[in-house]
Amino acid sequence: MNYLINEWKHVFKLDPAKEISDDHLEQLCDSGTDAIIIGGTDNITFDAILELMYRVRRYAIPCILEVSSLDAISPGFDYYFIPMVLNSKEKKWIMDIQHKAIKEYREMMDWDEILVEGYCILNPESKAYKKTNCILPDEEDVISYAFMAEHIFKLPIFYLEYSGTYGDPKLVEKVKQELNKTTLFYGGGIKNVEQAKEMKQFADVIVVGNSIYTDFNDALKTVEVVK
Ligand code: 1GP
Repeated sequence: MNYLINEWKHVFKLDPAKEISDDHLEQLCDSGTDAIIIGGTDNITFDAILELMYRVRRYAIPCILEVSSLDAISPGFDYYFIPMVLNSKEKKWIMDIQHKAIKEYREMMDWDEILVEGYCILNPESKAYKKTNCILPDEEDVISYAFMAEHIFKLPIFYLEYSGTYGDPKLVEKVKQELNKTTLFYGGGIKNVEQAKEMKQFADVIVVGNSIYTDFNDALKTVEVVK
């Protein structure tokens, strides 16, 4: 098991609101991927998160909760990823939720387990974009967000999020050129090995989510081509 996120190349993101069989879960966890992230936008419940965490815990793989709702934080994960949506129009999604979490949970948390992700959401049709009331940045904006993530906020992760659609590899390449210390995550629309390879040329870590539920066998193959 490798807990050093700056050495990761591939992760699967599971949605606790969706069903996955034991057989598929075993294949994902034994695939050689670096970690399993549990996270989603809608209908996330404490019970569903806990149940999925217990199932993933049978395997020797880091398990991460991407915190999308304060009501659904549960103990027992290796890391907690906290999104900070840099291109949201509302301060709520950039700072206030994190502030509230600190007020409530400061004493309980081990801060070495908590990593803030500077999110830049680029698919206006995605639920995450709509929910967090984003504004669509142009290329210069995105590059400046990446610069801010690394140099102003000193965030461990900058996450280019195209959730549900395949993004622009040229933009991912340009963003990567801005980042030295901050790890670049790319997620969105990766359904096959060609797309995985293309995005992995530039992103440090590729995130494969939805295709687990729609094209399982192809989703599984995205691991070996990037490792
Ligand atoms: C979603 O970035 C992840 O948060 C992965 O995106 O579901 O489109 O693979 P997809």
